[in-house]
Amino acid sequence: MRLVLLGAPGSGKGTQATRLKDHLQVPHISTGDLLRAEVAAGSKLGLEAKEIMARGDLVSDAILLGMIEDRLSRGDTGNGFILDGYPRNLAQASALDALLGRIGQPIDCAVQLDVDTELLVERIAGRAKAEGRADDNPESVRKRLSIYNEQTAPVVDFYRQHGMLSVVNGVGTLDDVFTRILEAIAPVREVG
Ligand code: B4P
Repeated sequence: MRLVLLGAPGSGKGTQATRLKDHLQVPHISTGDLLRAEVAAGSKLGLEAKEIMARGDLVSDAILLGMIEDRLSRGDTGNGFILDGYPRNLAQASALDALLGRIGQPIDCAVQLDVDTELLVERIAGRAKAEGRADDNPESVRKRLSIYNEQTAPVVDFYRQHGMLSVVNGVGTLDDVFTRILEAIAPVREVG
């Protein structure tokens, strides 16, 4: 199963992807986690990405495509993967489409987690207190939400137009949301 998880910051992508990877037995590829690992390692890429992420802006498409290409070449994605946080704009969606076409591993299904903005802000404020992530401050959160609406919402339409999109209500307990995602992807799993 090759799955793309879409949703605004705080919609629960990372949270649900962690559960899905165990259930589906495929790797969870989070571009946010990959970037944070580069920042923590103090690599050249990490140094470049650090300020951009803290501001809530998107890191360059070229860097992200390189990261994804590299991650998909590790040899553990034969049974599929869960992409979390990528693609985040139309240029990334087209680049991903071309890359996966080239390696013969097209996306099976895209799931959008749907959550009201007010609740997103509340959840991220909760995480800010618990984890102190550099980009969970109010100013960056506003920026991330507006980038989502301007640049990532068209990606949702991209997958809708390709007949691959399922919209899932992301409000409720972690178990509720997880069950809804499994229901949404069940028809695709049966075909695969
Ligand atoms: P990400 O790491 O993707 O951060 P995110 O959008 O905030 O989502 P995340 O997965 O962490 O949070 P979740 O919704 O699970 O990106 C961070 C930054 O990296 C970006 O701003 C950008 O700078 C850069 N970046 C990443 N990918 C990029 C790309 N493709 N191109 C360019 N730049 C890129 O959870 C949020 C909170 O909600 C958690 O505290 C969780 O516990 C809580 N929660 C989840 N589900 C809940 C539920 N059902 N009920 C209550 N709380 C819930």
